[in-house]
Amino acid sequence: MADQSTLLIVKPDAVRRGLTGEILSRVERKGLRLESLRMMRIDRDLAERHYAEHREKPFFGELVEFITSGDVVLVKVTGREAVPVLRSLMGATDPAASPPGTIRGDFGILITENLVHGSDSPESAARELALFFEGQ
Ligand code: 3AN
Repeated sequence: MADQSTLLIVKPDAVRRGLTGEILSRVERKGLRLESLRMMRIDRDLAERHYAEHREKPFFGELVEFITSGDVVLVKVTGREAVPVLRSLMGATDPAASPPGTIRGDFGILITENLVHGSDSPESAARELALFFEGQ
């Protein structure tokens, strides 16, 4: 079966805490490939487009505020079943409910500062990769 690509964002909390290497290392050791990588500060407009599906949610403001609060590392991750495999490495949305062994389970406790983003479907991955790697 053809390889999949997905978008990983190492969020500002993880970058600030010096966890970028640890997170990328886990992705690589699993067998996924880091195909493209860049560090940037996401601006408000790009953040709102990225999180468009959450626009009506009560936590939307907080979400945009947080993702624009510092540098992030954007990674195009490629490999067999990359979308679900990356999600399984990440753990559940709420780090408090994520089991040890997952990125959020090992390093997080707050739902907003949950360290990483991973596309939730191949369709989202295509949209998000276009937004961050081709839309500049
Ligand atoms: P995931 O990142 O696991 O795909 P989504 O897409 O449901 O989770 O939510 C996007 C982001 O919104 C999450 N990564 C998290 O930072 C934030 N978020 C989700 N639910 C809440 C909530 N109840 N309160 C605050 N922030 C939330």
